[in-house]
Amino acid sequence: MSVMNFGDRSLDLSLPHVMGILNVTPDSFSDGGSYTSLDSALKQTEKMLLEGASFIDVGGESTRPGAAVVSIQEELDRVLPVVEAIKQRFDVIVSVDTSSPEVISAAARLGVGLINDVRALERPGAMQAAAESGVPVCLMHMKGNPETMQQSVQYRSVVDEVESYLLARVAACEVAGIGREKLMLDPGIGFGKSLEHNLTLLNQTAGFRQLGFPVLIGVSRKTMIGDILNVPVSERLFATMGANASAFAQGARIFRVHDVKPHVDMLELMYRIEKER
Ligand code: 7PJ
Repeated sequence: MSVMNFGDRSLDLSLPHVMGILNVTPDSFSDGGSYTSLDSALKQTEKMLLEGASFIDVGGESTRPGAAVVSIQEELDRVLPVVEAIKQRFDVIVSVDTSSPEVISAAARLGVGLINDVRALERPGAMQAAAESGVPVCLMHMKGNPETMQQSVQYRSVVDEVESYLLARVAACEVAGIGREKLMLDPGIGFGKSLEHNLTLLNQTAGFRQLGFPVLIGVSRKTMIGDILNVPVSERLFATMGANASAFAQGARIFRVHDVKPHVDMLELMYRIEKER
């Protein structure tokens, strides 16, 4: 059993876990603006919980390619009321998808169980805020920034670069006082990567897992699927599940998705079959 603590909850990470996406951005690409009001955010949270999500990932900054930059105040205003309302009503691990030290500190005070940072605590002050909060962190790899990251991406070896970047961030976390037991890693599918880079990273998930940290994968409805199948965001569920099934078979255990129920069912079967080995 490999247990990881997330504040007042702990999870057995030998089992698969689903992280349900709750966007509170007006411009999020796949469910843009649907959950901006508190009431619909809570309804969506309850639905994802009943469907078996272990985490609810609340994000107030759209990081899709080309997205507009959000002010700190705007992000605080979007995220904190939702986090607070979820914590009051539901017994679930709330994760907050943020890079801002102000949001990290305030969300920690509200009892979030995970900081999910697509910038791996690189923003000035973020590392210190996370260390002081004591909250576990998901470190994700991104090349460039959301405004420019898809313009032209080149790697000598994408796998080596992603792995050494994340290990360097792990080392920086340890120096700041965030122990290894508080970290999970994510290769950052779609963040400054071509289709080939994304496929290579997904193909090499088993090696990535060998770094010794829990692996989170976020591939739900992403552009790489559209690139392969030429289908709109609304028709990417089956392919998302294929990518996540492959990642599970290679040792990933946390899956950040829009569609909770299909993944909970798929992962339950994958797990039960794997356990028989
Ligand atoms: C990811 C994320 C991801 C983690 C987003 C989208 C873009 N956090 N936040 N991993 N993606 N950890 O959902 O398409 O892949 S926002």
